Amino acid sequence: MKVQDFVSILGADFFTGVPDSQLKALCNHLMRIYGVDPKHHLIAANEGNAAALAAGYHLSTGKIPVVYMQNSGEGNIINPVASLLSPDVYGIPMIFVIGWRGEPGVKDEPQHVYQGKVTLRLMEDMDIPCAVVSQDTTKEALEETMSDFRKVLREGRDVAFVIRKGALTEDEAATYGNPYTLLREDAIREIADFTGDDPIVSTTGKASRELFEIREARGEGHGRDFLTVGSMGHASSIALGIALQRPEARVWCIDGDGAALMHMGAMGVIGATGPRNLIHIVLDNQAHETVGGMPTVSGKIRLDEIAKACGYRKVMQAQSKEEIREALTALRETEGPAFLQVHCALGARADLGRPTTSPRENKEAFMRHLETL
Ligand SMILES: Cc1ncc(C[n+]2csc(CCOP(=O)(O)OP(=O)(O)O)c2C)c(N)n1
Repeated sequence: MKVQDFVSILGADFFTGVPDSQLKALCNHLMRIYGVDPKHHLIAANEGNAAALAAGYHLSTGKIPVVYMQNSGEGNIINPVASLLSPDVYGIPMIFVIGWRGEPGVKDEPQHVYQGKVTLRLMEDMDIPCAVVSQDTTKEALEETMSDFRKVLREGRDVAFVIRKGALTEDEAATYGNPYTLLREDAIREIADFTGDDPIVSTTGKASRELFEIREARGEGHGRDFLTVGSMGHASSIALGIALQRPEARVWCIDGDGAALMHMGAMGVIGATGPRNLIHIVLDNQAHETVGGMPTVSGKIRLDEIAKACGYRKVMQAQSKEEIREALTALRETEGPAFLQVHCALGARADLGRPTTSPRENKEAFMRHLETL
């Protein structure tokens, strides 16, 4: 179905969410017609925030907002759904649009398999009526579902459309950019040159895939790296947990701006806890590049100042390979927690692969590696 038809059948004028590659047609469409516009379309830090933002929209307009997300975002909405939106609490209606990664029977990456299996079940558990949209769903069928859903929404309940792979199509792709030129993969290569045997916790998305391929190309094995393939936004907390138990090891976190923003409270806990052996690097391309390049707010705020205010002892910035080398030389010598913001361009290699080892193998190799330090 054309994304324009889908959006017009929803009949909403406020959209918020976190981008998803399977919802690329929807995200690109919203960016084309609204851009980021406080009245009509905001990209939220996480899906729970999006649900709360949409609740505020409903409270002030009485209208029905749309919240879009990858199914991995279901975890982040459970709390606001259960304790804010539920008809047993405030009864705030909204339409969820959920990209269905890991649908049973469709091959997908390990981090999507379990989430894919429980996607409909979670909505059922939350008493949210759900309709699955497939490639062959017609406009007429969707209109009919939407008219049933309107009755549910009038009762102050939520509804959801779960979107199968390829179900929404777009005529025109959107393009995204920023002023920077350093490729994320080149930045990671510089970091991997520097970190020796130190453990690295890397973030969800292409950054971890690039780190995996760099190690593979160098024949270095994968034991040094914990690739946080799911659980977006939590890499820095995993790194903190390791750093605190292994004060003799220098622990690196390679984060993304979207991920760092998603659970930014983690930076406060890192700063306040003050592990001297933790270096937190944010590869900041001002975008959710992995899922299509839709913007984050990092271009409009100062992540470096936030890190300083949170209590990181040393905060630096870089936007070239030389600056990364200088910064890492300095940071290695200073007491942590340290923070490095690396300004990167958008884009990645078209032939970038996926980890060929399983997350369980990764965990075991990583734990074995930690024991050798
Ligand atoms: C909770 C959750 N929401 C959404 C996603 C989908 N997702 C995977 S990677 C990614 C973008 C990450 O952006 P950023 O951290 O800035 O890294 P970049 O892709 O730009 O390198 C998103 C939204 C996810 N994995 N988990």
